[in-house]
Amino acid sequence: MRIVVLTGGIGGARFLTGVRAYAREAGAEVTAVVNVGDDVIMHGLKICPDLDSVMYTLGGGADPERGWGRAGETWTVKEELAAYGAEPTWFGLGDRDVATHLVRTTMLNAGYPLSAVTEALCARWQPGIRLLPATDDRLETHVVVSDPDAPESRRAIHFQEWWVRHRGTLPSHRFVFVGAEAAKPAAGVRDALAAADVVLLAPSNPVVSIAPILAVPGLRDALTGNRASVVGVSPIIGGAPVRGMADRCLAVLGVPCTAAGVGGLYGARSADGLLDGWLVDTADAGTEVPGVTVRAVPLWMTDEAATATMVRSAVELALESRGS
Ligand code: FO1
Repeated sequence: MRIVVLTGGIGGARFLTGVRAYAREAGAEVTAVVNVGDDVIMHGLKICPDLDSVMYTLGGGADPERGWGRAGETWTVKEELAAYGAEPTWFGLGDRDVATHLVRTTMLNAGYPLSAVTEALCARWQPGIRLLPATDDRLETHVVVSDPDAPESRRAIHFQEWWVRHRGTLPSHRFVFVGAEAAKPAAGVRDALAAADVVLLAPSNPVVSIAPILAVPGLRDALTGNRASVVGVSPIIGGAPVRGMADRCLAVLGVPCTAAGVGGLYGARSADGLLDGWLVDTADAGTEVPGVTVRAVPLWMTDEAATATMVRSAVELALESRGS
């Protein structure tokens, strides 16, 4: 069996540990298509937070508390940059982490596409599944915000500035995926989707992790046009995000922060949406999404075994949903 997972963020990285455990048991092959909308250039270095969260988490090198960056991190580079007054001081690059960004930036400057760079970095981390950026092209999530003292004002800021510097608190109007129209799926993405038996949407932020992936022209069609069943896993349990700030992001879109709200946002495949199945937590049993088979199972990713069990449920739902 071939499984493709669309993923981003720290919740998405945790989910993949369960996918990998399930796949080892089931003899399945896994490809993760990872969000690049969070990517940013800071201090001349290309930072890919979601690719790195996945790579470090699966490679055993992630900081378990922060969820991003490296375990056992030190911050000398950050302090030295701050001593020069080099902005942005609100974004911290750890010393160990910097090595990843240096290798990536050097390879990109030498002309390698991000997908090839990711493969090279993964040679060290051995994540056990194939990691592909959604696109090799530039795609960045920006947020149109107002100055709190000038409600009529509008400016677009990079997602990282919105998220890390302002903690998503600025009056926010919309998300823009800069570069998306001209972006193409990265090398390998179309083929992975064409060969997939099951596609899973990780319990990632639907607005800033999954939507930028789907904004790559051709990728959404490759997803819905193939034979694979698509099952999403709700990132919302009992009306609150499992992790992160999905509530703030959903509010910008006017979508309720509920399992039904996010399921409805993705929509039924039969109604030009994505989903065949939608997995929600037992706290949300009874959730209905028109045209979609909804099933309730425990969704808290307390450890790898619990996460693998939930992945098994997602795969079973996928296989049943399209009668394969
Ligand atoms: N998150 C923070 O809250 N503060 C930071 O200074 C910060 C730095 C950072 C550096 C590299 C990296 O890969 C991730 C980093 N993150 C930081 C996490 C990141 O902003 C977000 O959690 C993700 O983009 C959301 O998926």
